[in-house]
Amino acid sequence: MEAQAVEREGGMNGLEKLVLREGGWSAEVYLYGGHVTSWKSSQGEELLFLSSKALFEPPKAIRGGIPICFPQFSNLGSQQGHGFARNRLWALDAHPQLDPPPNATAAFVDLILSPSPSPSHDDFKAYPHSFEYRLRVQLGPAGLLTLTSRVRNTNSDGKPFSFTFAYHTYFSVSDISEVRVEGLETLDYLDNLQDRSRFTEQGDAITFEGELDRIYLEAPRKIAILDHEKNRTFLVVKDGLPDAVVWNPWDKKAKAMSDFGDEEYKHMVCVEAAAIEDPVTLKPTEEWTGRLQLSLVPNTHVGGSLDVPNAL
Ligand code: TA6
Repeated sequence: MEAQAVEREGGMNGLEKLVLREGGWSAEVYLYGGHVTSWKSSQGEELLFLSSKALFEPPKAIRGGIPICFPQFSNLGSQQGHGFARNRLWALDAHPQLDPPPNATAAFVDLILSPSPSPSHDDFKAYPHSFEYRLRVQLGPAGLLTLTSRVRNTNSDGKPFSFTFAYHTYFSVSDISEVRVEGLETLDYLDNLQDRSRFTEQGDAITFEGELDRIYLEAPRKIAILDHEKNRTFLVVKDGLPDAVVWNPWDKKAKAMSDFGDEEYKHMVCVEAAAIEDPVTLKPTEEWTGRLQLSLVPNTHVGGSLDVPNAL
């Protein structure tokens, strides 16, 4: 029997997931966290990093894939690190108020995160606002993976609210020391390893020789992640998300994370489309859209640099 474009299945630890299939590609998204945990090529190769020690146990966020950081991107401050959206159960959205994808060849699922109704709930205490957060995950032709977040202010008290946001994407790479991130050169960045002090990127690409944790500001729409050994490039295209976070924990921080293998830092890099420096502010009834598109581009290395057709 032909596999359906979207199937609901039992996932890890009894958590439910949706499996999207299109043109031999597949993607998986858990209702827990609205969390994409897998994006596989038509050759069955996993393109997202998922830690072998990921817990799949609420309230811990799943380590890997594409965690959603909302309503805050930060491990500082009162709210739960990186917000609560990734630690909550989302629901299928029966009324997405969004047209189906234009091309019929796309598998997609619409999810919704409703805030806690009761003021006594911890989330409400941390973020006392009424909102609708709708997420569409779509797998299109040639494996194009699109995440579209729409957040609407539904406060009845006339109050605006602000939030910061990131798609905290973990890419699977063959060897972090052979990875280049292109498109962020000459930008200013906030260095999370130096109290978010501001610097300017001097290199002609970002390469990795140790822990790196930076928020690049006003980043271009397209960012390329080159995996030299696999001779392939991930292309990140972002809309409504002005910033980009680049992170590798390296060895010391890897050992300090219980849900992350000591050596796993060698095989992952986070490049995160985000809105951090200037929080998004919505008046009642206003809606924000933040879109992430991931694709895999065969690349031709010309003398070590990258010539990615139509990428950057
Ligand atoms: O995106 C980089 C970062 O903010 C790092 O500072 C590190 O904390 C990482 O996120 C993981 O955070 P998490 O809360 O998922 O352990």
